[in-house]
Amino acid sequence: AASAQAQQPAEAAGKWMASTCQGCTSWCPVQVKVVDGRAVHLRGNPLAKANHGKICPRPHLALQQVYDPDRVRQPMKRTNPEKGRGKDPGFVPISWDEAMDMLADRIMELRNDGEPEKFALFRGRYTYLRDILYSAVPKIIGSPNNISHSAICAEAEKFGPYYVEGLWDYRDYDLEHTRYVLCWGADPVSSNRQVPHAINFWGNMRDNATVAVVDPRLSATAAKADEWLPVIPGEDGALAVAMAHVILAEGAWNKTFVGDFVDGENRFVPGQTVDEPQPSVAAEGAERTEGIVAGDAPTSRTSASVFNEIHTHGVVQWWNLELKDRTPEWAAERTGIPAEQIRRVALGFAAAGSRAISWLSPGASMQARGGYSAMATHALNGLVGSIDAKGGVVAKVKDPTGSVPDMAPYQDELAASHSKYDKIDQRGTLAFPSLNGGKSGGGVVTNAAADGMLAKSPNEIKVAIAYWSNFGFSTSGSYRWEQALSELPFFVHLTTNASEMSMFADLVLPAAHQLFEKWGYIKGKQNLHSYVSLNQRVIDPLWDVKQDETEVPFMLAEKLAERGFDNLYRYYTEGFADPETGAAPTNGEEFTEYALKMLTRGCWDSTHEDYGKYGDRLEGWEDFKEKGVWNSHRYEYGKRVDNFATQTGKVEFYSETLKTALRGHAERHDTTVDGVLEATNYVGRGELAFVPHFEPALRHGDEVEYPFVFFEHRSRLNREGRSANCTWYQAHKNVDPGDENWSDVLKMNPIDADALGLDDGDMVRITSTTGTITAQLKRWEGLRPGTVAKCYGQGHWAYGRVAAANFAEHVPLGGNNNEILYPEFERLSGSTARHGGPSRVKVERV
Ligand code: MGD
Ligand code: MGD
Ligand code: MO
Repeated sequence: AASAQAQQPAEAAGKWMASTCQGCTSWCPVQVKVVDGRAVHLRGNPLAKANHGKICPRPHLALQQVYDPDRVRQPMKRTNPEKGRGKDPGFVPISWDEAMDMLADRIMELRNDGEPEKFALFRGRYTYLRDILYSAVPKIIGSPNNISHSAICAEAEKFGPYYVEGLWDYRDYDLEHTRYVLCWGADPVSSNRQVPHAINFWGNMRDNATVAVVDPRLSATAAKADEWLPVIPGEDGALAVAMAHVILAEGAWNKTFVGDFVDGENRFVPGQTVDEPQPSVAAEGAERTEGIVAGDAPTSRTSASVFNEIHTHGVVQWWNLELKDRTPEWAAERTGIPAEQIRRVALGFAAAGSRAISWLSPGASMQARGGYSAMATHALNGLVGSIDAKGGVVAKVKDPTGSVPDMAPYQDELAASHSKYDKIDQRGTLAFPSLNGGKSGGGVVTNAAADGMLAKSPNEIKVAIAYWSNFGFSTSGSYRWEQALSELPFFVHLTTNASEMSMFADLVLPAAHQLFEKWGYIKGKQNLHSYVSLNQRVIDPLWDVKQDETEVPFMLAEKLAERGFDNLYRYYTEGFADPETGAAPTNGEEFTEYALKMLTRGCWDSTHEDYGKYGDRLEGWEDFKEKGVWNSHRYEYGKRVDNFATQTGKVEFYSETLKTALRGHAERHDTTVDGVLEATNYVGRGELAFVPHFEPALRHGDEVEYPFVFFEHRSRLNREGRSANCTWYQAHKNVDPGDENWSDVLKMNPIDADALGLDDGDMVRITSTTGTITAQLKRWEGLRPGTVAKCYGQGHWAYGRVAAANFAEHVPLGGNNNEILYPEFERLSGSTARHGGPSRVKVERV
């Protein structure tokens, strides 16, 4: 009743207008209540089948972002040529026209000197209009260097499902029908990628399903779970293979999905290998094994011990190579989880049959050796047959959006050749296979770009633009970005706030806020529905802001054309047109609208070939804007079975797909797969490379000098790294278990705190091999002795007056975890390993 009352003033007047919240990667369709041109309230878009009208707390915080008095209000130019943390940039306001002239001059200089590869574009969060800026600008100028934030986000997570079921993507989960949810570092009621849907369904799930949470921290989800498994950070792989061991040894796997021994006798006996009458693919060195078809044993196999594998590939090899010795007792020692709990959870999970979810998050994969943990945790879904099944783990549904026109015709010779140079992020080098999609160097290595810039390898970067990103804050070992940005001759930051990266900029350009002031569209999935949701300009923009992905590049194109290089301008004006009138854009706003209409046409234009094919039939562009969301049909289970995008088409426990990828990378560098494993810090050798296997946690810092394993988590209120200047964030920080309002706490088990004589509220210095930060101590039982944890999000020394303790003097509020996190990588995917406890720390009273 109280909340209904609170809503009344907003209900009384104004209009609900649709947009999209990009505070996290749930990317929820929302509605904004606009009263007299002011955004005053938010709710879920009731037409959206994914979040079905629900939201989490974070869209509300966006109000404080858009009306933040510390926003950048007009373009700013640096006057102090000296760059560095703590150095006053001496920003002075200039016009957009002057700013774009400066940028265009710098780009022309690179082109005239024949070195356009020295330009870089850094991207953080984005809408799907991104390619207009992120791809077209570097490609048409002639640079290979468009570097996204994906590898500081969650690429190691995608690595698991890709090398098990051929899916380089996040999964969707059938929460409505599931009977068991096993979360690996996932905290779905407060984070991950379907937060409002999970919050809304979790109550029912508590009735219908068992929830087990593997997390070194008592997360919000763990606090409500049936089982909490407080794993020692970085030891998830050991736990996952032990669960797989139990499921096989106890005969609990899904026989209709995986198959069985011909005579039905279980030969998965702990400590013993199973005879492999089937030809060992590895021994033959075969590239493909499509000859092995569902339930179709080769004729030479008459032995009763033959395992007739159905929809999976290599279960016997997995057992023989890895699982046979991975008993719960073995895992208990490594993981800190009692053997009987491992057994109970594994068997409970398997008993749910295909209605079971093994939910992998960055927590259990963005670890130095997390590639194989990602595979192991996801492979559990294969053992119980829950991949592509009712109550299990599913994928997105196709949508009718398009892509930007081909840029090649607009690349001159210089651009065509130089845009193929090696990238600054080291992808594809021996130590950074970054095997996105099976290809050596197929994915980004975001955090290595700083090292590349510092080493000027493979080339120097002289001019860079970063938009909607803050790598000076958001990357492990963030001091390397501070150095790299200090040495960068010309840097442009396109941002709402003067954040850490802005402090190194020559130009700070004010960006429209994604939820209220900007046009765009996003694609997402929750609740078995995929969707296309519009970002709309629902209020008049505050200040002199421009839209990062469309208006700014259009202005740049005009400026380059004035200087005799009109390729980008021609690409934008010839390649993009209003699909309804055919009109070419004459300014940035028209360009924005036409591009958006073009790319989303299949959602709303009945003449489009894909109209209505995959879901909603919206009645024209105005209807789409009004409704704000296009919903797909509901996911249909079982269509991908035997047609997975792996080499065998099966769920691969023995990953032929990874084998090919690793061999490809090894050949490129004249080495062996073992050579690749060595260069990427993995300890497994031989055929272990091709199966999900245990790898010990990797940590930096001597155990005696740095006695605690440091790990971290995100906040329910984090809008990625962008919440800290909101007072509502600070005032409600204690929604995260163990945290305190208006503070940044280091959580420590009372046993350890007693040993160190530390009390609640003591200021402590946390030191790793890479840096020192300070925080307030919080005694808390929600983590095991020997570990300490802190939420990510505080520690801003820039951004604004709420985020920083002293914005003018660059004094941080609390500490940024990234200053003490060693810049470690999960190299097979190119990811930054923020999890798994990569840094040991010491804790001292200040
Ligand atoms: P943010 O830190 O959210 O993004 O890291 P980044 O991609 O760097 O910063 C975005 C910046 O864009 C803001 O600082 C501000 O300068 C600007 N900005 C804010 N709002 C807008 C807007 O509406 N438009 C535009 N144009 N600019 C805006 C995110 C990355 O961080 C991700 S995805 C993950 S998953 C990681 N999370 C994480 C963590 O959990 N722990 C640690 N230690 N590090 C992490 N880093 C990663
Ligand atoms: P993380 O926050 O990186 O990923 O998806 P999440 O699933 O939220 O995972 C951290 C969890 O892993 C924490 O609960 C932490 O305690 C645990 N953890 C730490 N170390 C270990 C370990 O060694 N083993 C295990 N098992 N767990 C460990 C990330 C996703 O979330 C992304 S990429 C983005 S960009 C979105 N950001 C975002 C946000 O900023 N705020 C909120 N509220 N939700 C978000 N959702 C999205
Ligand atoms: Mo992310």
